[in-house]
Amino acid sequence: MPHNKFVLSNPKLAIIKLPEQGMKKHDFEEDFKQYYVHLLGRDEHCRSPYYANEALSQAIRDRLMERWKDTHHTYRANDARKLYYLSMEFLMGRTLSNAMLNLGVTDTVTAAMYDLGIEIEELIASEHDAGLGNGGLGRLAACFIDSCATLQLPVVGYGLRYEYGMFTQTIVNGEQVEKPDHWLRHGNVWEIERLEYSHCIKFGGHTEMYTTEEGELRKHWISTSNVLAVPFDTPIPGYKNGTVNSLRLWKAVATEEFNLDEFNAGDYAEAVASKITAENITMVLYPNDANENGKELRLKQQYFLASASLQDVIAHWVDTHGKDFKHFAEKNCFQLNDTHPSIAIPELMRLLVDEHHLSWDDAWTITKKTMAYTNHTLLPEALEKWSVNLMRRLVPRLMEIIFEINAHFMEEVSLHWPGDTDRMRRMSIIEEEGEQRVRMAYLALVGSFSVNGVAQLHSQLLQQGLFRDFYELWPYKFNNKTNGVTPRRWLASCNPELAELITETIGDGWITDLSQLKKLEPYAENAKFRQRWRVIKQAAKQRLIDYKKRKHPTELHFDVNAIFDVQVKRIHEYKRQVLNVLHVIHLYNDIKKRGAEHHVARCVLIGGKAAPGYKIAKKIIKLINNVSHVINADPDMANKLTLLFLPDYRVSAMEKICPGADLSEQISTAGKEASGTGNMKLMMNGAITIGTLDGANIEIREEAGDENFFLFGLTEQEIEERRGHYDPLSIIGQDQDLKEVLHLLESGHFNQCEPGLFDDVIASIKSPHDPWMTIADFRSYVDAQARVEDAYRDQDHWTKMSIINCANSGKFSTDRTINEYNQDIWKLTPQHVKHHTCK
Ligand code: MIF
Repeated sequence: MPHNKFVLSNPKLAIIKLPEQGMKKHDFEEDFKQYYVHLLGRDEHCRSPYYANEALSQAIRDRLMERWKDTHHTYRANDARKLYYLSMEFLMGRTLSNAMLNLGVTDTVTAAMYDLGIEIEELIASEHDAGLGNGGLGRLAACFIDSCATLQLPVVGYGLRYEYGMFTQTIVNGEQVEKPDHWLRHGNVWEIERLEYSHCIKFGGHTEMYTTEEGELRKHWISTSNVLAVPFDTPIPGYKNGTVNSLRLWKAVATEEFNLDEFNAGDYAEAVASKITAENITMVLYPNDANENGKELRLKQQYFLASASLQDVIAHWVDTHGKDFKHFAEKNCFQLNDTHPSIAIPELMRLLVDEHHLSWDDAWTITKKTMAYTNHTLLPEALEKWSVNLMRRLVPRLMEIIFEINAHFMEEVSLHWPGDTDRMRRMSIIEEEGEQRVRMAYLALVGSFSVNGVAQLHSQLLQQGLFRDFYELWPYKFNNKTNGVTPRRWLASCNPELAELITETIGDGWITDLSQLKKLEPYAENAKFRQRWRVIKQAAKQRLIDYKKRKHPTELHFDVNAIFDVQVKRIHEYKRQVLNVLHVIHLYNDIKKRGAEHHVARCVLIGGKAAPGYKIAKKIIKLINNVSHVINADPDMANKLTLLFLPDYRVSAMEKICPGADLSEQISTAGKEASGTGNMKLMMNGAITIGTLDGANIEIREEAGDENFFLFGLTEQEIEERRGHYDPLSIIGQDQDLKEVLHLLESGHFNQCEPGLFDDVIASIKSPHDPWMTIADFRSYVDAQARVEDAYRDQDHWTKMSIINCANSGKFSTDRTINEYNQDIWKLTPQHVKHHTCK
């Protein structure tokens, strides 16, 4: 423990004995006042909801604290097997409303605040999102840890405490402009710094052999530059069950010794500069989704996360079980969230062999029994391959270990396929073509006992395509775990009106057992129920409009009777926002030509961030905004067709958006979206999907039924068959609508003062090498959209479809996903935490 100077000499047990915290309205009022007035020094003249938020958050956090400790003690007393979820991203969003919901105090606290003249909504909205993730992958991690706590599983989330989260997106002249997200500027009441659990992380230096006193040969990793990893813990409460798990995020801090040496040498500026270099490691989240940029700092981040987390687990092991690692694998398991933290595999080897003196074979047995790997994408640009030279320089001991792992592995391959050198070349962890590089995904495959994809199709494609050789070698390692979302945040909390109607109709069991939503299905035939459903949806649409207008004032008139057609997700060519825009232009053209009466009124909402370095994606944002500008200014389109770009899409925005969506756009090129999770949130809130047979869409359609899903597009197999002879120009030649849409685009109709602006976007979809085959799916997409309009014309029928979609969304709860992870991979025993005040 590096900070033992903080150890108290003789604390009494009485130090932790406090009166029980009340859960009544009055108790919250009193505590709130205490914090508001005494801690924060505010009074009735303070107009900023921020301080009220802070005072209430303190009061709520107090109530989590005892439960948190009780949870920890329960795990320790029962010597419970634990799972550590290693993730470079945790996209948590806001904490307060979730904490209140899971504590079961939302109504009481709302009333308490009301008595004090405070609107709880305003207070909740003043909380800054914790945006420590890019999109689906990071949000999945956040939903997972909510479900783990609700299922009473001993799980710790390990991640990085980025000083700057996902950038804030502003739109200037239709273009994305990024603003840094300094989310910690005003402090963070939800985190607790735990200096006493800091660890030292090594970088650089070199390795040396040495002989122990017993005459054994070992490796040293020496002359390193060290950085301290300091943990910050956030409580993760389960839903009304007394469990509070931890999310532990590491912050990089310059080590004291490291500074001292430099100070003593008298070089003050050098010392400060190196301090900054060290602390840079956790400065910023890389804003690329499904794309690795290969930056040195990113590798440092990955190693920093892996090393700090593993050292933490091992320190706890030694503390509770001593230095014998015989039972380590029975009690500990690591889930690697994508390839990013896979450097944990050689790091665990290093810690066990070099620091704890296990034999290579014993350490490898432990590693292979404790590591499990989730793959989240097939896109080659997202699979990191670190240069051997870079790794040699940054983490030389790790590079040696990787070579050794690979040597053993190559032996295994050659035993299995004698003489098959081509297969050895293909499967080697070290890519030899060009500059030598480490295939991190292969390292993860070799070092893990379980490998899973995130939806049925994706897992199947992993086995048949990307990881085929490995599947042939170890078929038993492979499994599927279809993603989910937490129904607490994504229905109970974000859509209280619908949640209330559901609870009134089928009871509240659905909140922790989402399959119970199925009981709603018969009510689709009940006219009175449909009417109530519809009223709630219309009100949510109105709230969505109000939200949009509050954030970005506009003169536009919105009609809640229009179909709210929503596509919100990262901007990426494979997600095909461009296909959506082509359809909007087609509608615009058709209304211009034939009048509006052939179409139902439609409001198309598109939101999402582009990676700052992804030029075409940024151009797509500009295209959406330009098309929006032309359409929304055209009197012929008034009340018929609106296109809006929603700036700064994030977790808290989705909480406003999904209750108000009618139509969910899931239109990626088949085989490219591993799963998708926005599709699930929208379905849960009664939106109907228009989608391709991609990712979890396939399972959504299976659950909702073919007749409650608008299917279009080529299948994954058809897409692959077309490659090599894809001919978009001939498709355009044969489709008058498409020809006209492209003509409008190419003639500069949407960029009259900016000639040539969209040439690159247009060229990309017209290219026979377009990997996303947007043009190929245009006709079937437009036809599916016509079926959407027909269905929407019959409002009663549409409402039935909406109810049936929600009723069949039970599969997409992360409670189901996590139960599967636990049954097949983790094998944890749920721990009941006794807490005096919990129900
Ligand atoms: C996938 O692209 C997405 O399809 C998936 C990804 O739902 C999600 C969670 O499994 O992971 N870098 C990525 S992979 N970002 C994502 O959203």
